[in-house]
Amino acid sequence: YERKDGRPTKQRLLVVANRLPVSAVRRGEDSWSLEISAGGLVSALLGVKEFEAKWIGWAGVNVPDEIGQRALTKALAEKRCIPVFLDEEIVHQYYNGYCNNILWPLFHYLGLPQEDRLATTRSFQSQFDAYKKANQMFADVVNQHYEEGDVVWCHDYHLMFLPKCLKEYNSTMKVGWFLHTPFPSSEIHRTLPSRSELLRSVLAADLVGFHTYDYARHFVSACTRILGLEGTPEGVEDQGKLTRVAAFPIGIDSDRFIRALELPKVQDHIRELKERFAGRKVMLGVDRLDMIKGIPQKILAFEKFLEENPSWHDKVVLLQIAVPTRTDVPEYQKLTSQVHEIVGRINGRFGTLTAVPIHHLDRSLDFHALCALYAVTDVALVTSLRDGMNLVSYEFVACQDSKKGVLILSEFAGAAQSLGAGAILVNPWNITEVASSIGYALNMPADEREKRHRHNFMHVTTHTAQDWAETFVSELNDTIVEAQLRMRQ
Ligand code: ADQ
Repeated sequence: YERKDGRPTKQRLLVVANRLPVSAVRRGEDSWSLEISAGGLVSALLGVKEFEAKWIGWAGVNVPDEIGQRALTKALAEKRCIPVFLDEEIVHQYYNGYCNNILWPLFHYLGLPQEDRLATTRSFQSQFDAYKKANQMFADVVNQHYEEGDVVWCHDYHLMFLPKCLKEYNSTMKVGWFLHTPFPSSEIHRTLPSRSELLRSVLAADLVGFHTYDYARHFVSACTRILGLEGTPEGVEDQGKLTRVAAFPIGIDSDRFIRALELPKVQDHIRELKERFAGRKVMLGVDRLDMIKGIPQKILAFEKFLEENPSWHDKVVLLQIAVPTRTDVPEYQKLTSQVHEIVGRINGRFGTLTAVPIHHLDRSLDFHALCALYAVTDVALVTSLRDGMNLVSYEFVACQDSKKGVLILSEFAGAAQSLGAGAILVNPWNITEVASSIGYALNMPADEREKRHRHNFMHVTTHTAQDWAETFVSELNDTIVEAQLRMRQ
């Protein structure tokens, strides 16, 4: 059976991302236990029946010996995963260094590392070399597993060098690249020493995707201003070769959340939470503990709200769930202490012998507990300083169909473009504005909550992760057909 356009029903899709969607734990010399992590991308691709997806990426563990590597490769094959083995030094330079210390902050408008510029410049070059080397290692593995007709979908800022490496292997390979973070203004991007090389590598792809139209526009501007290329409504043109650039806003598997709310286990959690916080409105923050998420700013805004509204002191609680990430990086350690210090101060200031205004947890919650928390929340606070999209805001909306709670959302999250009409949009840097939005949200009449929720719920349930993946891949196929037609003309 073939589709109308002549393609087979199941197209092979090689999804290449820095991390495989598994956690691998070594149990013996040649045995591993694996657990699939049901992140957004995994459920997006599982939901798409048209592709047969395979994953290529780093398993997140150092496996120096051949026996271990062989055993892990075999175990991963059962999960449709193919490992790229990176040694500790490469991980340090490429992942901790170039990806997390340089590209991540820069793409979120936090700039390049400031301290000791000379040292940074020196280590910058070795980190960039390691970045290119790591990308080449990913390309080698893709090339070994590639079959004619496969679509190769590269993900995120870790793999900006990959499209170029892949096309050097095989210029007819169908290559797409998608960025999960913002792409910053070209004025920010141009400070990056390797700005041109990275842009040119990405342009080797056939299709380049971003969450929002603004990010796509910033990318095209960077290509025109830095590389002197021509920007067109379709993308970027370089000597007759067009790289298509477009926005593909991601979504979530909303049904998975909605269905989970019916489970007895989740219902039990909901009951417990309602009892625990009876008589108080619940405000919720769920974030990875990262500077881009604006957690200190959020907590300070909550403090200001309490300061200005004594009548709410024993009637509201903020639950902040912050899963630690990149714990070996000093900036992240500093952020953790800073958040603990602020939370302690506010609880000391406004707490009583029986209740505190902020419950802060430094950990991840399992899926069912998270759904229950979303469901009992009156006001969700998403105050990212910058965020590619922000899926927490989507997940909250999906779980709110009975409560119709309010979403306070940063205007600097990609989600502001899609949920802006239903949410209260705020500038997270303006603590006074966020504090007054908290008051507005807590006092919002039911009919306004209903109207706002309806808008967002409609969006979240009709723009799913599956639609996102399907649209990207079919656009990639179309782009290639169009390019072939252009060549023939
Ligand atoms: P993240 O920065 O990780 O993703 P986000 O989109 O909010 O941000 O996704 C986080 C995911 O982790 C959500 O599914 C959430 O449920 C889960 N999570 C976060 N904290 C948790 C906790 N304490 N316990 C349990 N689960 C938790 C990057 C970009 C985003 C972009 C996504 C997808 O930074 O902007 O939306 O990729 O493209």
